[in-house]
Amino acid sequence: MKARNKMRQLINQKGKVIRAVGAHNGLTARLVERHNFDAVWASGFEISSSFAKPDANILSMTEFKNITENIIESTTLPVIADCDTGFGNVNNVIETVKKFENIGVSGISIEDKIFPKMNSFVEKGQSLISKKEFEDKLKAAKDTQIDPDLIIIARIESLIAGSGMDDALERAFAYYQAGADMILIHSKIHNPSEVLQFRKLWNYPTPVVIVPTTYPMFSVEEARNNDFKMLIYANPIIRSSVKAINDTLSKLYSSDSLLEIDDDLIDMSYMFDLQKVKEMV
Ligand code: SPV
Ligand code: MG
Repeated sequence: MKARNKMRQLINQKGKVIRAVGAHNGLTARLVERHNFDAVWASGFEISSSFAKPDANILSMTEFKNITENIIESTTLPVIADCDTGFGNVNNVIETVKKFENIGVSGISIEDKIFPKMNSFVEKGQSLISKKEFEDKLKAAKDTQIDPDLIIIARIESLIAGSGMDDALERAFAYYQAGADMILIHSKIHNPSEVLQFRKLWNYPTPVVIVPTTYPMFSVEEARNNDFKMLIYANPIIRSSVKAINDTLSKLYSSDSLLEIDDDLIDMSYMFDLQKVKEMV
């Protein structure tokens, strides 16, 4: 089954909570699939971090697209592209949807912050564009897509920018009317109360996505019971990698030989398997 059909099927499956994990290249996307998750989130934060850059539109749309292409060719899972604000205004959104649909993404997420954006957990730089301007971006995205199975996720940053719950709900309604396939409500507080409140007040059919980075205690069971459709585990891969790399490098530096870190390393045979060396002629 095509990844895009799979994504639609997962969304339509009653009681299913889709678990997506952030990846930043083909290798990490392949690992997400090996561990049986439902989808890959081509994370702006992970990809930017892997280039040692801030998650603030420092990398270009083309750089994100090229990485996302490598992610897609490395997994059969549906890939959701984190397209930030759509890399500019409505014209950039149109170009973004054309290009990312063409490389085979199953979903495109765009958020209602100003371009250039700043990662949601950084205090500064959290300004929103107007509701009307973002509605126009969503309408343009929906008009541009060719495959009806491609999903457009409207990400609301009202709670991140301090604009409040009423603003979040008003925007959600406007984005639903503009044709968004899913609503992502983002929150940066250290418990799930905001997203739970939003979910209770959201009475329209558009399914809701959350990113529980700052409220990691939020379980799949709670997501199911509260009718959230998708959990995005946005950055555990890059953060666990950095931790492992730091541990390895500091141990190696104070060691006399590679032997002292040997047990910490994955076997070369595992790496060859990940690279699919066996499939070579
Ligand atoms: C990302 O992974 O790039 C995200 C999630 O958009 S967050 O870092 O929470 O903004
Ligand atoms: Mg992002």
